[in-house]
Amino acid sequence: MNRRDFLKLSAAGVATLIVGSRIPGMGITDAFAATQTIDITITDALKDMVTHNSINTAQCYFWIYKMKADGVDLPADCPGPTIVAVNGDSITLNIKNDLDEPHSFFIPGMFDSGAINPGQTVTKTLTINQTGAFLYYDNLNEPVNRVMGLHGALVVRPSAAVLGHKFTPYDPPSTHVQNLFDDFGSSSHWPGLAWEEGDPNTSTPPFRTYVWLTHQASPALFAEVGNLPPGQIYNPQTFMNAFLRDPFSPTRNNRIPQFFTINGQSGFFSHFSPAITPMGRIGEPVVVHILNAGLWTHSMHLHCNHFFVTSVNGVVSDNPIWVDVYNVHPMDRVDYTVPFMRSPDIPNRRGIGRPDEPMTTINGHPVYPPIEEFEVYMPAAGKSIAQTASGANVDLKQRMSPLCYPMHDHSEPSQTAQGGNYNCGLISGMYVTGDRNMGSSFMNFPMDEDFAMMFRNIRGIAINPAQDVNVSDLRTVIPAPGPRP
Ligand SMILES: [Cu+2]
Repeated sequence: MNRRDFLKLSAAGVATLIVGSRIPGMGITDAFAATQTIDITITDALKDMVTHNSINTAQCYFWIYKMKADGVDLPADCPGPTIVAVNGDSITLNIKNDLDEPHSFFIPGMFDSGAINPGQTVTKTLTINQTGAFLYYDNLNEPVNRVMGLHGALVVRPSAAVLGHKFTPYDPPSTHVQNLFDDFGSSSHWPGLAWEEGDPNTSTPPFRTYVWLTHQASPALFAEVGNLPPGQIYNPQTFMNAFLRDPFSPTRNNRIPQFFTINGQSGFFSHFSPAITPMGRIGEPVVVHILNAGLWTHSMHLHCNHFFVTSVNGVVSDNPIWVDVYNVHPMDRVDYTVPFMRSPDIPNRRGIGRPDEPMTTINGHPVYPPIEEFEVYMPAAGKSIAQTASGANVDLKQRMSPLCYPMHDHSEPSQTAQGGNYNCGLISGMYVTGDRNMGSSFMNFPMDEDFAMMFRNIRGIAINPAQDVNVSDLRTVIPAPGPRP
């Protein structure tokens, strides 16, 4: 690398930056606020990509947007912080280019810094004029600068709901999307909370919103770009050919992506990130904004719930289809509204989404919640033990239920990177922590410690401090396997 003092990152997780102060939190305790300025530095970083296995450890070189909110440093990562704002907000951006070729900060239809030369700073006001979710990115030398890491998410909420109606993520919503959000929390088939409603008894924030910003990282190709002499521009066609069409290599001696990421994380670490995997009780709908900053098509498939596709590329759906998988092409912006209904495979005499006429088990209680499965483990207790770096034993048993339902990519090459490696693949999930009909305790299904850890992270709650496990400890839990056959 020709740059000597780049940042060293260790996948801390994407920070949330809230413009102004009118928004309740997104359920994340470590959000930052900016009321006057956002200082953005375009710079580079070397990031430790996280996986379980030592054989997969890799550092990847990125170009990143590093930000300060009213002078306070935000944790740096690729992608940049998720900026959350209300429609009509405006804020001053000071954008400095610390790299040695021109770069930009661009939001289609909303903001264009123009080319910022090396060492130059551009100051401009960002005025937010549309609702929904957007990519901010560097649109120069497309797609090289964006794919090298210069991208992030902007989420804009309406400043008010339509008169006489509940909030949706959009202004204006379509008739049917408005109907759906009006029905949440008030119709017999969507009992529970409206999207805009929180519930302190279940530790549930209002406006439950998640961002799945997808990307793909190629340490070999990104290093090549970083190693160019100052002033030289990497040819975009060469970049795309290497990224998309280098031949497969069992020794990974090629330039296709080795990591398929959501918000900069993959595998275990995207699955167990409280900012990525929605956790809630039945009847607490969430909105997931999916943005694809990379060059691969993803096809995000969710278990447990079908979801409503409520917006595609800025167009609010006239007829929000109800599906379990949907394509997300490069640069696509797709919103999944996940109702957090009971899993459709739960037997009910009146069918999916109908008022309950539950069936009973042979023990005579309703099939839901699945009480018997709460105490069944796979593998059985004591059958799979791993050790932490300090030598403590960790039992890897996992409850049959409640389980974290997976979200994985039906575009097969990218759920497992480089031919079979799930830990570098694109996965998330949804986790049901209880049932709204089961009393007021904030969580009434039993919970394994890894999920308890997520709850602690997202809501600042210690479930069982003795059992709380730190993500960085878990990194060393699973020993590297032997050589592959
Ligand atoms: Cu599946």
